[in-house]
Amino acid sequence: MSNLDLFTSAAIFESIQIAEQTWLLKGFALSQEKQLLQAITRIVAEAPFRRMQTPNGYQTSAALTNCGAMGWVSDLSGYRYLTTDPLTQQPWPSLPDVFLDLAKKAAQQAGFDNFCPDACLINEYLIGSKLSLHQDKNEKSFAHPIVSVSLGIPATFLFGGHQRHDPTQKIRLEHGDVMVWGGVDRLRFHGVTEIKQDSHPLLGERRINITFRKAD
Ligand code: MD3
Ligand code: FE
Repeated sequence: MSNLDLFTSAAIFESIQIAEQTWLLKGFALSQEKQLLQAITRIVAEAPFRRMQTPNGYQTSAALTNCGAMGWVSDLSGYRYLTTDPLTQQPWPSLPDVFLDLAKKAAQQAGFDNFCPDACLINEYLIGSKLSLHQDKNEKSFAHPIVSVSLGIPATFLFGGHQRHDPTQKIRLEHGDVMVWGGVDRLRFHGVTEIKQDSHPLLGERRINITFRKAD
Protein backbone atom coordinates (compact mmCIF):
# COMPACT_ATOMS: atom_id res chain seq x y z
CA MET A 1 0.00 0.00 0.00
CA SER A 2 1.35 3.45 -0.73
CA ASN A 3 2.06 5.87 2.05
CA LEU A 4 -0.47 8.25 0.49
CA ASP A 5 -3.76 6.50 0.91
CA LEU A 6 -3.84 4.97 4.38
CA PHE A 7 -6.33 7.43 5.82
CA THR A 8 -7.15 9.94 3.13
CA SER A 9 -5.43 10.79 -0.13
CA ALA A 10 -3.82 13.71 1.72
CA ALA A 11 -1.99 11.68 4.37
CA ILE A 12 1.73 11.74 3.64
CA PHE A 13 4.41 10.43 5.94
CA GLU A 14 7.97 9.22 5.99
CA SER A 15 8.97 5.81 7.43
CA ILE A 16 12.34 5.82 9.17
CA GLN A 17 13.83 2.51 10.20
CA ILE A 18 15.43 2.91 13.64
CA ALA A 19 16.44 -0.72 14.20
CA GLU A 20 15.71 -4.12 12.67
CA GLN A 21 12.07 -4.14 13.81
CA THR A 22 11.59 -0.56 14.96
CA TRP A 23 10.03 2.11 12.78
CA LEU A 24 9.35 5.80 13.20
CA LEU A 25 6.37 6.84 11.06
CA LYS A 26 6.80 10.62 10.92
CA GLY A 27 3.46 12.44 11.02
CA PHE A 28 1.48 9.22 10.61
CA ALA A 29 -1.24 10.36 13.09
CA LEU A 30 -1.45 13.98 11.88
CA SER A 31 -4.53 13.53 9.72
CA GLN A 32 -6.40 12.17 12.78
CA GLU A 33 -5.19 14.72 15.34
CA LYS A 34 -8.59 16.30 16.07
CA GLN A 35 -10.36 12.92 16.44
CA LEU A 36 -7.58 11.62 18.70
CA LEU A 37 -7.72 14.68 20.95
CA GLN A 38 -11.51 14.49 21.13
CA ALA A 39 -11.28 10.86 22.16
CA ILE A 40 -8.68 11.71 24.83
CA THR A 41 -11.00 14.40 26.24
CA ARG A 42 -13.78 11.81 26.59
CA ILE A 43 -11.49 9.24 28.19
CA VAL A 44 -10.03 11.72 30.69
CA ALA A 45 -13.54 12.84 31.75
CA GLU A 46 -14.19 9.23 32.87
CA ALA A 47 -10.71 8.21 33.99
CA PRO A 48 -8.68 11.34 34.85
CA PHE A 49 -4.92 11.67 34.44
CA ARG A 50 -3.18 10.94 37.73
CA ARG A 51 0.37 10.34 38.87
CA MET A 52 0.86 6.91 40.37
CA GLN A 53 2.89 5.67 43.30
CA THR A 54 5.90 3.59 42.27
CA PRO A 55 7.15 0.47 44.08
CA ASN A 56 10.14 2.41 45.47
CA GLY A 57 7.89 5.04 47.09
CA TYR A 58 8.23 7.79 44.47
CA GLN A 59 5.55 9.01 42.05
CA THR A 60 5.54 8.69 38.29
CA SER A 61 6.80 11.92 36.69
CA ALA A 62 4.08 11.81 34.03
CA ALA A 63 0.38 11.61 34.87
CA LEU A 64 -1.40 8.69 33.23
CA THR A 65 -4.68 7.02 32.47
CA ASN A 66 -5.84 4.08 30.33
CA CYS A 67 -8.54 2.92 28.00
CA GLY A 68 -9.29 -0.55 26.67
CA ALA A 69 -9.85 -3.83 28.50
CA MET A 70 -6.55 -3.73 30.42
CA GLY A 71 -4.99 -0.69 32.10
CA TRP A 72 -1.39 -0.40 33.26
CA VAL A 73 -1.08 0.66 36.89
CA SER A 74 1.65 1.18 39.44
CA ASP A 75 1.54 1.28 43.21
CA LEU A 76 3.73 0.33 46.18
CA SER A 77 3.25 -3.37 45.41
CA GLY A 78 4.46 -3.13 41.79
CA TYR A 79 3.46 -2.70 38.17
CA ARG A 80 0.62 -4.66 36.57
CA TYR A 81 -2.43 -4.54 34.31
CA LEU A 82 -5.93 -4.21 35.82
CA THR A 83 -9.37 -4.39 34.17
CA THR A 84 -10.70 -1.59 36.42
CA ASP A 85 -9.56 1.90 37.36
CA PRO A 86 -8.36 1.91 41.00
CA LEU A 87 -9.75 5.48 41.38
CA THR A 88 -13.34 4.58 40.46
CA GLN A 89 -13.45 0.74 40.58
CA GLN A 90 -15.08 1.01 37.13
CA PRO A 91 -13.83 -0.66 33.94
CA TRP A 92 -11.43 1.55 31.98
CA PRO A 93 -13.12 3.59 29.20
CA SER A 94 -13.46 1.62 25.98
CA LEU A 95 -10.84 1.87 23.24
CA PRO A 96 -12.15 4.40 20.68
CA ASP A 97 -12.39 3.19 17.06
CA VAL A 98 -10.05 5.97 15.92
CA PHE A 99 -7.39 4.62 18.34
CA LEU A 100 -7.77 0.99 17.28
CA ASP A 101 -7.76 1.88 13.60
CA LEU A 102 -4.61 3.98 13.92
CA ALA A 103 -2.78 1.33 15.98
CA LYS A 104 -3.60 -1.44 13.51
CA LYS A 105 -2.62 0.60 10.47
CA ALA A 106 0.65 1.74 12.03
CA ALA A 107 1.56 -1.82 13.06
CA GLN A 108 0.78 -3.11 9.58
CA GLN A 109 2.88 -0.36 8.03
CA ALA A 110 5.83 -1.58 10.12
CA GLY A 111 5.32 -5.20 9.09
CA PHE A 112 3.19 -6.45 11.99
CA ASP A 113 -0.11 -7.79 10.67
CA ASN A 114 -3.16 -8.51 12.85
CA PHE A 115 -2.07 -6.39 15.81
CA CYS A 116 -4.96 -6.48 18.28
CA PRO A 117 -4.19 -4.27 21.29
CA ASP A 118 -6.21 -4.72 24.51
CA ALA A 119 -4.34 -2.06 26.49
CA CYS A 120 -3.87 1.62 25.82
CA LEU A 121 -1.80 3.69 28.23
CA ILE A 122 -2.06 7.47 27.91
CA ASN A 123 0.83 9.45 29.44
CA GLU A 124 0.62 13.20 30.03
CA TYR A 125 3.98 14.95 30.30
CA LEU A 126 4.18 18.54 31.58
CA ILE A 127 7.35 20.64 31.24
CA GLY A 128 10.10 18.89 33.23
CA SER A 129 8.43 15.45 33.21
CA LYS A 130 10.61 12.51 32.19
CA LEU A 131 10.56 8.75 31.95
CA SER A 132 13.66 6.86 33.13
CA LEU A 133 15.21 4.10 31.05
CA HIS A 134 13.14 0.91 31.36
CA GLN A 135 11.87 -2.14 29.48
CA ASP A 136 8.16 -2.83 28.82
CA LYS A 137 7.80 -6.30 30.29
CA ASN A 138 4.52 -6.39 32.20
CA GLU A 139 2.75 -8.02 29.25
CA LYS A 140 2.02 -11.77 29.17
CA SER A 141 3.74 -12.32 25.84
CA PHE A 142 6.42 -10.32 24.05
CA ALA A 143 5.34 -11.73 20.68
CA HIS A 144 3.20 -8.66 19.96
CA PRO A 145 4.51 -5.28 18.84
CA ILE A 146 3.93 -1.96 20.64
CA VAL A 147 2.65 1.17 18.94
CA SER A 148 3.19 4.63 20.42
CA VAL A 149 1.66 7.92 19.25
CA SER A 150 3.14 11.29 20.24
CA LEU A 151 1.00 14.43 20.48
CA GLY A 152 1.76 17.98 21.60
CA ILE A 153 5.19 19.39 22.38
CA PRO A 154 8.24 17.40 21.27
CA ALA A 155 10.25 14.93 23.34
CA THR A 156 13.68 13.42 23.09
CA PHE A 157 13.26 9.69 23.13
CA LEU A 158 16.12 7.49 24.36
CA PHE A 159 16.44 4.28 22.40
CA GLY A 160 18.78 1.81 24.03
CA GLY A 161 19.84 -1.79 23.75
CA HIS A 162 19.02 -4.95 25.65
CA GLN A 163 21.14 -4.08 28.68
CA ARG A 164 20.56 -1.02 30.81
CA HIS A 165 24.07 0.31 30.21
CA ASP A 166 24.11 -0.15 26.43
CA PRO A 167 24.55 3.14 24.55
CA THR A 168 21.36 5.06 23.71
CA GLN A 169 20.36 6.85 20.56
CA LYS A 170 18.36 10.11 20.87
CA ILE A 171 15.29 10.43 18.68
CA ARG A 172 13.09 13.52 18.49
CA LEU A 173 9.40 12.66 18.71
CA GLU A 174 7.02 15.31 17.46
CA HIS A 175 3.27 15.85 17.28
CA GLY A 176 1.74 13.16 15.06
CA ASP A 177 4.73 10.83 15.08
CA VAL A 178 4.10 7.11 15.56
CA MET A 179 6.69 4.54 16.63
CA VAL A 180 6.25 0.82 16.20
CA TRP A 181 8.58 -1.81 17.59
CA GLY A 182 8.43 -5.50 18.16
CA GLY A 183 10.18 -8.78 17.47
CA VAL A 184 13.89 -8.61 18.24
CA ASP A 185 13.51 -4.98 19.45
CA ARG A 186 10.57 -5.61 21.77
CA LEU A 187 12.60 -5.60 25.00
CA ARG A 188 14.97 -2.73 24.28
CA PHE A 189 15.54 -0.23 27.09
CA HIS A 190 13.99 3.16 26.36
CA GLY A 191 13.00 6.39 28.06
CA VAL A 192 12.17 10.07 27.59
CA THR A 193 14.45 12.94 28.67
CA GLU A 194 13.06 15.94 30.61
CA ILE A 195 10.47 17.73 28.49
CA LYS A 196 11.69 21.23 27.62
CA GLN A 197 9.59 24.41 27.81
CA ASP A 198 7.52 24.68 24.64
CA SER A 199 3.91 25.12 23.58
CA HIS A 200 1.76 23.36 21.02
CA PRO A 201 -1.20 25.11 19.34
CA LEU A 202 -3.67 22.31 20.19
CA LEU A 203 -2.27 20.97 23.47
CA GLY A 204 -0.50 23.91 25.12
CA GLU A 205 2.51 23.15 27.33
CA ARG A 206 1.96 19.40 27.28
CA ARG A 207 2.98 16.21 25.55
CA ILE A 208 0.61 13.28 25.40
CA ASN A 209 1.81 9.83 24.43
CA ILE A 210 -0.60 7.00 23.66
CA THR A 211 0.90 3.49 23.84
CA PHE A 212 -0.93 0.44 22.50
CA ARG A 213 -0.07 -3.02 23.72
CA LYS A 214 -1.43 -6.54 23.80
CA ALA A 215 -1.19 -7.14 27.56
CA ASP A 216 -3.30 -10.26 28.16
C1 MD3 B 1 10.68 0.71 23.38
N1 MD3 B 1 6.37 5.58 26.92
O1 MD3 B 1 4.81 4.19 28.62
S1 MD3 B 1 6.95 4.90 24.00
C2 MD3 B 1 5.90 3.66 28.32
O2 MD3 B 1 6.87 8.48 25.07
C3 MD3 B 1 6.82 4.43 27.44
O3 MD3 B 1 5.56 8.05 26.76
C4 MD3 B 1 7.22 6.48 26.20
O4 MD3 B 1 7.90 4.01 27.24
C5 MD3 B 1 6.49 7.76 25.97
O5 MD3 B 1 6.28 2.55 28.70
C6 MD3 B 1 7.86 5.99 25.00
C7 MD3 B 1 8.00 4.92 22.59
C8 MD3 B 1 8.93 3.80 22.25
C9 MD3 B 1 9.35 3.80 20.97
C10 MD3 B 1 10.21 2.83 20.50
C11 MD3 B 1 10.68 1.80 21.30
C12 MD3 B 1 9.37 2.78 23.08
C13 MD3 B 1 10.25 1.76 22.60
C14 MD3 B 1 11.53 0.80 20.80
C15 MD3 B 1 11.96 -0.23 21.59
C16 MD3 B 1 11.55 -0.28 22.89
FE1 FE C 1 8.04 1.97 27.85
